[in-house]
Amino acid sequence: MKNRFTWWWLAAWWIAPLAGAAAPARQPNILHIHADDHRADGLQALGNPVLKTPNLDTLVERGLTFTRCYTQGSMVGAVCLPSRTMLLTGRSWLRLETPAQAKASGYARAASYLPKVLGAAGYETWHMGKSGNEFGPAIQAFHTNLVDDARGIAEGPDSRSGAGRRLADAAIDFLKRRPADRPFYMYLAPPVPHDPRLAEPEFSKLYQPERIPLPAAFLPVHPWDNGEMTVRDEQLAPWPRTPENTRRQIADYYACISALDHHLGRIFAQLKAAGEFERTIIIFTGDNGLSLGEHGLFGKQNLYEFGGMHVPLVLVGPGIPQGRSQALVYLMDLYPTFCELAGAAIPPPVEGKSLLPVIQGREPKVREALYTAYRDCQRAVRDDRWKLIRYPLVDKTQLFDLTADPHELANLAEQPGHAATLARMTRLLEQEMARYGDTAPLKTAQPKPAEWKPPVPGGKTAPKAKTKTKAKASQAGS
Ligand SMILES: [Ca+2]
Repeated sequence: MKNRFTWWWLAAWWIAPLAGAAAPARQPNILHIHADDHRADGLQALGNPVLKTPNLDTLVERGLTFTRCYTQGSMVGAVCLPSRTMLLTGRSWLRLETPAQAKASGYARAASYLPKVLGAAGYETWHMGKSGNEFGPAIQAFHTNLVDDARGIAEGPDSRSGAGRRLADAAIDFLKRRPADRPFYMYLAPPVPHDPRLAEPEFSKLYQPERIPLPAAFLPVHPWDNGEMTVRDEQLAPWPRTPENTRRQIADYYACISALDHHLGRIFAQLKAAGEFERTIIIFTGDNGLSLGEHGLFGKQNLYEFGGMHVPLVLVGPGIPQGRSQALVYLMDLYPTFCELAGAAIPPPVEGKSLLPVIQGREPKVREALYTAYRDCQRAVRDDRWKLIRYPLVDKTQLFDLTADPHELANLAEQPGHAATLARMTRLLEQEMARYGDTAPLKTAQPKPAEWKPPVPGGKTAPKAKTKTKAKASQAGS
């Protein structure tokens, strides 16, 4: 475990505002940028030389990057939904309430929703993002809740092309008008770079598809049925996947990221103009990852490292050291981290772990292993070196040595000499599942055939038309 920190404490007032402690003399502002489907490698400064992200790169250069941050799991194709709910409630994916359950309980847990807790600690809470795929009761707990997405505002061929600009305009307006006597928690949730990927033309011009490198793990088709082969996101590319289509989609994705980066730069400039930049902790992250041709996949309904659950996480601001951490962390760890930054007590239902011990250099990690899950068809666990992915429905297992094979190209599960590691990682997976109350079986009495053939357009195996309700949820994006 390496944590290379260059310590620069800007103010003694900030040190160690532990849970339950009195609020610091001056609480920092918290600007929390939560992008939609933003991959963990979606910044130039995080090892992607093709991408142009000058503003986000400054965060990496000044702040602390967690290179192993994940959303924990999803019971639906819209991975976004449980991800954002875990973030705002601090609870594991298997212990979340639906809005209907929250209402039926008389909103018994409402006092523990993140905006409520930060509001009670003296923060002005402000949110802007897309409608849907959020946990409504927690979103409604913000002092200000603005909606902006492709369906909300008619503009051009698809209003997502201007989403970053509108978001920045509203955020800048808030920064100019906000109450000056208290800190703010701003939860910015742009609906990009989620598809449809329509950036403003000046950003699309930055990327020529023929110059985009293919992913290291590019495959025309996933080698077996992972349980979610024709979900909405997987239908965004033809089968078999082609290098040309893959490069085109990556170019469009990058253009949306550069557009977002540009508009975030405008917000950072306003923070500086208002004299608040040095008082503000900026967090950049996203709700879930995305495959873009790796392993024959295009969605976030998988557990590969360059896939569905791995997200970027960068923190910068007063009291945050510069460097990189390889600690295994969940997005829901941000909840208690924000509480401690704000000097607020962490409510009992919260299962995330504060990252402050890592940020302050007191501990190198907050957990030994990290588990991820998708519906009943995929389970995974990783430690500092090894990664196990289990597909119970088709009785398939993958074992990867992430140190030697970060792109998960060589499956060692059935290779000689790895039986002990396979057994150890299987036990580890069982332990982590038990920790979070995950009772899904890792073995099936009668597994389905693993072989999978791409659907023939218009043929018997073509994806079935969705029901109206499912289609609506699907189109809402995730
Ligand atoms: Ca998403």
